[in-house]
Amino acid sequence: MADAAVTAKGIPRDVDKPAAVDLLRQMLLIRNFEDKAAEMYAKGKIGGFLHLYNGEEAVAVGAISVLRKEDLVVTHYRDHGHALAKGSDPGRCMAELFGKATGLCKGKGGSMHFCDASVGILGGYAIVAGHLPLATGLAFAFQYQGKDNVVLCFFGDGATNGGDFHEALNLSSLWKLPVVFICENNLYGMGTALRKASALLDIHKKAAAYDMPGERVDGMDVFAVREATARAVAAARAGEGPTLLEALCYRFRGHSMADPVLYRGKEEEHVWRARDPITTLRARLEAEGVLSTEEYEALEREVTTRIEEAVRFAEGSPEPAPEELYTDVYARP
Ligand SMILES: Cc1ncc(C[n+]2csc(CCOP(=O)(O)OP(=O)(O)O)c2C)c(N)n1
Repeated sequence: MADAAVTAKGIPRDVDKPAAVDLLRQMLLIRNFEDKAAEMYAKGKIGGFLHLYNGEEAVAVGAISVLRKEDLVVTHYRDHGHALAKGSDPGRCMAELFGKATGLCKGKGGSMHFCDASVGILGGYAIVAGHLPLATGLAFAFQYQGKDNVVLCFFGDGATNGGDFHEALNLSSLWKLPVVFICENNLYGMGTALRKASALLDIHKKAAAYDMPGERVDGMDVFAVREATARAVAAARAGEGPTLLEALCYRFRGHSMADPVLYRGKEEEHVWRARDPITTLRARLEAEGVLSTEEYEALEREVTTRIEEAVRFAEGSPEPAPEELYTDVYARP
């Protein structure tokens, strides 16, 4: 982040105090949601796969904080954080994990397929890199309709070796589409280290092949992500085309709940945990006098209560009716 954009207190000039605290609130909400989901999975209340977002909260929250309501987000299967940051209701998110009729997708999508058109989350997708062409198509629709809205597309480092990644970047650059590609580089694709899967480790440099700007940003710093995304979004709105952002981050848990994490060392985890995006933002706000310890504790209580309510809502909700099996399978054109 350029020094000129930072106040003496270390909080960017365009972020006022309530907005800074709100970024922390959202990150705490996501962390709490994920921890509670892990607990519910262990109790057998959630079935199927569960990919958690712990450690990566600054990416979703920082990037989505610069969007308008009408802008769209398309993401991969690690999607709870993006949905919550875009404004999905935690209760409906939890109900989706529980497979209940009140869930975002009436309980039919589960963890990997959150979709909430009411807030502009047009899907979590399970096929690695498969959603990048969808984001490109949605950006084309905005351009075709003459709207100045943008699409943010999130994916992992593993996706950047898939053919869909290259096709989407090529076409969106050629047609100057309003899409921002955000790679959450957490150094691993499932259990495979990036260095074993990608010839180029500097993922943002893959943008050069398609003549688009590419930038690496500290994905553990919510302000850094926010600032870089704001620039990319402004360029996209102005008709200048796409950007590839690479947010360097780390997932604190395994790839999914089924992963015993045997492929990486504890020392590496300790180094990244010391950079926890929530504790570092809290420390930063406290040091700047923006947040007191009491205020932080109140924030934690508020978020915990909200997640407890979300679980109560999910538990108390009905199962989908058997006849629902055939609804929403096909859409009318
Ligand atoms: C086309 C395709 N190939 C393989 C898989 C199996 N798979 C699921 S997740 C994953 C790893 C992807 O890693 P990355 O894109 O870095 O995302 P992360 O899980 O690190 O967030 C793989 C290989 C898949 N879902 N789709």
